Amino acid sequence: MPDSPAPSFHRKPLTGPEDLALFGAPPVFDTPRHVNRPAAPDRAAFDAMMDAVWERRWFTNDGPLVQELERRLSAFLDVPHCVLTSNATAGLDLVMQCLGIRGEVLLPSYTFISTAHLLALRGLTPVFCEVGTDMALDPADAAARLTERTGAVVATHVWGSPCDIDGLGALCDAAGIPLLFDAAHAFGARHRGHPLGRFGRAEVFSLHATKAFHTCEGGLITTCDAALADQLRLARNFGFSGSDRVDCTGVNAKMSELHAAMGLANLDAFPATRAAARAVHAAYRDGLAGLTGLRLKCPPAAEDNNHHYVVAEVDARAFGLTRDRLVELLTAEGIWARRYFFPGGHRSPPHAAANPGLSLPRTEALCDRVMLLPGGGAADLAEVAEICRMIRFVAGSAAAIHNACKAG
Ligand code: T4K
Repeated sequence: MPDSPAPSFHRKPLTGPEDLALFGAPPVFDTPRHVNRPAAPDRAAFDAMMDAVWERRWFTNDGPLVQELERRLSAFLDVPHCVLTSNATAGLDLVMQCLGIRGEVLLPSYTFISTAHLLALRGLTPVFCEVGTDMALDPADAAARLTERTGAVVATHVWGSPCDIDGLGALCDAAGIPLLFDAAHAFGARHRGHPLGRFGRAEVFSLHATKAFHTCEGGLITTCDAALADQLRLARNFGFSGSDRVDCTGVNAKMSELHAAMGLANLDAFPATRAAARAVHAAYRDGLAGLTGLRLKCPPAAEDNNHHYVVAEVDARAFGLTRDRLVELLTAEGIWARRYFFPGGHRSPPHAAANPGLSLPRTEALCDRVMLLPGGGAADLAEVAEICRMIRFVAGSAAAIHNACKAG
């Protein structure tokens, strides 16, 4: 089982605003409780792999642990080709290069900013699209923004659930353009009973420390296209096909043996980590049930989700406080809730300038309402219960808190 910290919090009385840390009371947690505390695998297994690395003196450049992790991930995700990279951003960039994508690329505005950045840096034009009710790229909105200049679609499997793979697939097939998936959040999630990894032309997972399965830093490109996989392997290593033969332009996007060892140790623990994350999500669902104005995102098909993210939407009018005020109150208590993906790609300064007047109301509503709570397999159930108690108290005292904030 993944480790979990001994519960350590102050179960303070909650009677009025004066009991809240924002108004000077001691916080519930002395040290921050983060969203997605990383899983930490069995240290002895990791150390044994490190001993072998030291013995071999082979630290990077397609080493045996990287090759073993690629083989094991292919089996785990049931996809023919796995290419590990230094991170997902570099991985998606390699895919763009190897597929020769040009022109405009459709993407959801409601996603991590890395995709818009890499498109812009590559001289491509990010075209920001709306979300559907699942918080993921809406195929109908994407269709409306598709032109003869569109070179690809990059859709995100946001918050550990598959996006509309079939709808987007139909759109891209009809247009004759590649469909790529940003699967950064979605390791271990499934579509129609099959693990994500084999859909579209390629999928790119982030293996950053905060992800459901991680290598501290890292990325994973999965594809059923053997020729693309070969090109990606060249391009992640400066284009070298031999010790002094360069076949194509490339960069350094390689994964080291140390990162691969972390991945191998974490992969063994992944089923337990996912089960623990599911229990954490269920505890939030029970603990926050029936609250007016705060809705927990629950995957429609629980089996298909990795349960890594605890995502809540706050309707300020019904809840009595804004999402930002709730985040502020929780942070003061040591509960570091986060408002991903604020303010949305199309409203982020570097990209807003290129999209003056672009209005994406559904995306903007999400950016103003969504917050993440500390979740994932490394969260502690007793602490989750305490976090829920705090949120319920805040909800029940919203008017008094609102007045106390105005007075202060
Ligand atoms: N696409 C999507 C949809 C993504 O979400 C991401 C990355 C990407 C693409 C790109 O993947 P990579 O190129 O990174 O592989 C973090 C991560 O840096 C980023 O990888 C991730 N998404 C993004 C959603 O979150 P920040 O700026 O929010 O990170 P930070 O440092 O605030 O960490 C998040 C939380 O985790 C905090 O509450 C602190 C806690 N934490 C963090 C680290 C690193 C820990 O408890 N331990 C740790 O070791 O971007």
